[in-house]
Amino acid sequence: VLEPDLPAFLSSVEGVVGATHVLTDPEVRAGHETDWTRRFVGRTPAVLRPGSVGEVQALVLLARRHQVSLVPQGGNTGLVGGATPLGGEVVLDLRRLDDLGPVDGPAGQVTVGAGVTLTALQDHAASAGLSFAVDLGARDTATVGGLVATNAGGLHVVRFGSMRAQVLGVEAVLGTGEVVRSNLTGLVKDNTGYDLPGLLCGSEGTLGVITSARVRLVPGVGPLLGALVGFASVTAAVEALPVLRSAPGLRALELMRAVDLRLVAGHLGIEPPLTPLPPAVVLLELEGPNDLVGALGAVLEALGPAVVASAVADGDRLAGLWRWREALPEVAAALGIVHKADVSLPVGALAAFEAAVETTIRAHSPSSTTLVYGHLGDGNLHVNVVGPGAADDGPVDAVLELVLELGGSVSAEHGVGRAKVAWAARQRGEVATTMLRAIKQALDPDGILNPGVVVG
Ligand code: FAD
Ligand code: 2HG
Ligand code: ZN
Repeated sequence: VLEPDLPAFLSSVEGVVGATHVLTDPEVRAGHETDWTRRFVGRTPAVLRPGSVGEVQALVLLARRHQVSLVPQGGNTGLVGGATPLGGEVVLDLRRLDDLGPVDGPAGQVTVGAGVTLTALQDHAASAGLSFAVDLGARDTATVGGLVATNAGGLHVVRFGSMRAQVLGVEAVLGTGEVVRSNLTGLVKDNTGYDLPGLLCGSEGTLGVITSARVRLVPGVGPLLGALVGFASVTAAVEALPVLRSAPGLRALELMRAVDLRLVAGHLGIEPPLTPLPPAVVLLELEGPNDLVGALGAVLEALGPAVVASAVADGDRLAGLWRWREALPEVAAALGIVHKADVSLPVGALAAFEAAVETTIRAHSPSSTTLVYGHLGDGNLHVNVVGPGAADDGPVDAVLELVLELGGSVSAEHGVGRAKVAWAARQRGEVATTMLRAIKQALDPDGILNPGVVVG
């Protein structure tokens, strides 16, 4: 058995990436050692910034030779501690892999580097009259590598699916040091065996370092119309789902609660978006070419008295409606260290979950503040708990227990990271966990890629 030899590894890496891309300054490292929530704080001896797949491969081979563990990192916006070097690993910052390939118009696809930000990818697609289907609040910072590695969801899953539905091909350096290139030509139909791009989606840096991805693009965004639709309760909003879902051109179906919107109003120093503010507010967004005003009117009419208030908007005013939804994670973060449960539930259990979740949390942490919001159309709620100390997992554990009782998932879209390893194992069961471990062992036999993440 080889012993880890960090000094030997570090003395070789300059020869691969050049001295300017080996960052050891404590202040620079600090930004890579803590996650967005500030709940996960690790330490790293160095941050390495490779600029090509060849450099990534050379670093992984060196890491393997010297038995040094690596944590791949993109924008560091992940919310489950998956990109934090909690065990003193070396950080691989992949943001220099920022090539934007030419948009393949006839195929409606593009190949981009792992370090490209979501905004850059969206802008690139838009310059060719197309768009990229995934969108989320961290768009300016989150990278394609991170989005693939976490199988990110976001705001348009109800229309286009998650990241896995967009990824046709990937290039990655496996834990063995080998480079795998799978379907980078973007074949839509390719049944030659196991789906390797799909496997790397959601692998959270534990199987390979993603260096580029071939992704599907969708038609350019047409005219948009949005609305805040108020309901007397979350139960009423859930009961309205069949009608809300049938809205023509539906591309977002988000849930917010009055109690949390009041926190946003206080934080932003503005008046709540509806007066009086209904207990549950759904943000609905529709995309043309059809008569959106008529379509939205028909939806509101079909819902009848279930709708207790509504506000319709397009253009800048629609962006204003989105501000309410996108501010929620920021507001939670401004209140303190946030414990997050990103959960999905069978639609039939959503309202029962929401009704029980605060009591469940208060039983463990009576003075905590809880925010609940999320992607209603996907059955995905984000429970944010502020108050318990950074190491106090009690309240979130109780939430996840409730989720499993109700037949839900302990991670809907953020991944497992280091935060949810035991819970994910419990949810998937022994046979599936053994299968995941076998895959990990095959692709990263020395366990040098993101140890402790996903399968522990
Ligand atoms: P990082 O945080 O750097 O890494 C995340 C994981 O991916 C880690 O396990 C890391 O090791 C791995 N990784 C990163 N790059 C690579 C690579 N090149 N190869 C292999 N592994 C890699 N998520 C959603 O799903 N939906 C949302 O709506 C959403 N909204 C958000 C809003 C805010 C304000 C914030 C802060 C986060 C939000 N997120 C959301 C979470 C986060 O943005 C996503 O998980 C995103 O995909 C992470 O991308 P990143 O580049 O920041 O990855
Ligand atoms: C969102 O939907 C993100 O806003 C973040 O997934 C969720 O902060 C959260 O809990
Ligand atoms: Zn989300």
